[in-house]
Amino acid sequence: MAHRVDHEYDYLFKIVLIGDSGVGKSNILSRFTRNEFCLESKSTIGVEFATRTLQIEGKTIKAQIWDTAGQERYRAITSAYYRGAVGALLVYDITKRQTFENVLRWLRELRDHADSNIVIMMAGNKSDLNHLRAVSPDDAQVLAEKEGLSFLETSALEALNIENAFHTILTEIYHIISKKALAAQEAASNAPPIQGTTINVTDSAGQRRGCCST
Ligand SMILES: Nc1nc2c(ncn2[C@@H]2O[C@H](COP(=O)(O)OP(=O)(O)O)[C@@H](O)[C@H]2O)c(=O)[nH]1
Ligand SMILES: [Mg+2]
Repeated sequence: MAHRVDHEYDYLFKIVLIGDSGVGKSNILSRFTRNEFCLESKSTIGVEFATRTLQIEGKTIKAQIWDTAGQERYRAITSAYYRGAVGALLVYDITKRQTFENVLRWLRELRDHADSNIVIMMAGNKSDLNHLRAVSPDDAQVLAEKEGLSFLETSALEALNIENAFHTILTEIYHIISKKALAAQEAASNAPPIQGTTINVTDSAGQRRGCCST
């Protein structure tokens, strides 16, 4: 396979997919990155991550989205999975109450393993199965507000709100990162000039790597 160094983006953001097994994480990922959906569950077959590059407020953002490859069934997600993640899509299944109850467990897991500033979006997936609904949007909204999360109902099957969910997370991350960069710039311009000091405003989230600005 051709090996190409990819510097054609302004920012690289790692986003993790979490939530119980069977809620549709892998299909959300394939819908977003390849516009594909699979009705048969092949939950043990999974990619480590998939990427998609998109434009947010005039910047080229490369989203690197990590999938669990089924480890969540054994509660065996390693801390490496969360390392460097700046966003998380926490998915439950609107037809399975237990997967919604477990959102709190996933939030604890995020608090234990991920960066405290991680942007979290809760997604109630399978909204196409409204006749089987076991979680009301109101219940979910209450939880989201209490926990400070964004919330959307999605359908990987019908490609409903998948774009919106990722777009919302990525925009929020971009706003946080650009505010931080601005604050660092201001601090640098207010500080007395000290010769030979390098002020590094690069964020750990993977701001433009190894490429000069154009
Ligand atoms: N009706 C419906 N089924 C879905 C949707 N998303 C995923 N599924 C199905 O739910 C099952 C589990 O999906 P999968 O992506 O493997 O879930 P994961 O274990 O969280 O990765 C599969 O049979 C999918 O076809 C959806 O939005 N609507
Ligand atoms: Mg999966």
